[in-house]
Amino acid sequence: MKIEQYQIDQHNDSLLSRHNRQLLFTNEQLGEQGIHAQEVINELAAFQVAIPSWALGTGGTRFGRFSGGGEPRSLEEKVEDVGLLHALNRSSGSISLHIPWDIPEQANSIISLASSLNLKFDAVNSNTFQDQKNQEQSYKFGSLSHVDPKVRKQAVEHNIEVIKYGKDLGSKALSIWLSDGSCFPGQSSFVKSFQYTLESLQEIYAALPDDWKVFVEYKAYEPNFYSTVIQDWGSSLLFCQKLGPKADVLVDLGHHLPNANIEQIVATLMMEGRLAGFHFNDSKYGDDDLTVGSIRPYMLFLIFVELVDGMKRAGKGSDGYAWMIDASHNVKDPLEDLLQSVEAILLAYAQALIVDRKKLEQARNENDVVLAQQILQNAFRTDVRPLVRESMRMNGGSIDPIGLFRNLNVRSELMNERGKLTVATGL
Ligand code: AOS
Ligand code: ZN
Ligand code: ZN
Ligand code: ZN
Repeated sequence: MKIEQYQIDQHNDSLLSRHNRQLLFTNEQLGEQGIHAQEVINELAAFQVAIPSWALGTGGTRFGRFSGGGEPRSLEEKVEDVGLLHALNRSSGSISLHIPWDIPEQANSIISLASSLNLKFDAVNSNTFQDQKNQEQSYKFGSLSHVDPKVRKQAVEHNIEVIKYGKDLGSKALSIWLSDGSCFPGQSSFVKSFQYTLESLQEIYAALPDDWKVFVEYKAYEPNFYSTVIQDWGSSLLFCQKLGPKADVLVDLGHHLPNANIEQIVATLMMEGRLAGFHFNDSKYGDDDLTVGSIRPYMLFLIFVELVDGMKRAGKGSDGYAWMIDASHNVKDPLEDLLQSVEAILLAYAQALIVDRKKLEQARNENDVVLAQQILQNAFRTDVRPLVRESMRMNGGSIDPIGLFRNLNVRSELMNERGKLTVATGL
């Protein structure tokens, strides 16, 4: 299944006059505030969000999994699915692989498939949270933090192998998420766990190519429920600072304790130049991995307000960070879900770009709390959808990705090709 340019253009043509009217209105509205809409559109058009290979199939819970059908059965089909997304929105130009779920048998052929779809390979992810068939040592009681040096060695070697796969594909980063921790008080020593993890990470760090980074992801709990070795951004930052300049902190939105002020965490990490990027998702309770922007869009906006600020301070564009979606669940078509997530990210980014920074600064200096809040909410309450649509159209994508996905019956085409009962490899 491939989406042709003429199909996108035809669909856009049918929506164009309405889109143009709405865009004109938004342009005028922003113009009155001294904002050039086209500049915002250009920033949006440059923003690319990586798609993880494990989000392309229907996720399950520990209570079961309901297959949606037409799911990718191989790495090739996963790349093809991301190709479909990118054809529609032109904002999902890379795929993030997970080893060993996605072992590239032949790097060359997978690279040429990806480049024919204008895709790159984002960070590669290691997996020491499951035991694989024929694996000598078990990760039941940890991996990089394990009390047994043989287990740590195996986990370090796995990560170094993942780097090798990534090198062949042109990736530039290794993402590490550890499930290491303890389920009960007394089970392990916090200090020893930290120190073993640091030693293991140092070995992995030493194997990084010069132009690579390692992203250190934290998570407060799950699957360990008493303690996690890299439990929060502070621990993650500490590891990164000890490792060196190639290590940065990866923020997954679902990995915080309730009510954490994530935007402040982001601001602090950016101030220190240690933000690697994001795993975007949304949640109501924990690491729910729901569609981005589905539960707390205002929080997402406030995070982007800090991101935009931090990027300006650092003199970096959005391509200086690793943006990825990390979501997967039970009830939606995974491709439609990802289109919704990318759109939500771009909407929050657009809203953050139109915040009147000068006025905000002034309001802050005058302690005008009411005005400061109003400035942010004025941006949040502006309908920026025409800008996001225009950025996709400008790049050759669809004004209405989900509408076109449905018009073209993409899912039933995929079911015809791949079957109705498919199980994608992954979580
Ligand atoms: C787990 O909770 C983390 O979010 C990971 O980033 C990711 O979901 C996992 O590594 C899947 O590969
Ligand atoms: Zn994550
Ligand atoms: Zn997670
Ligand atoms: Zn998550």
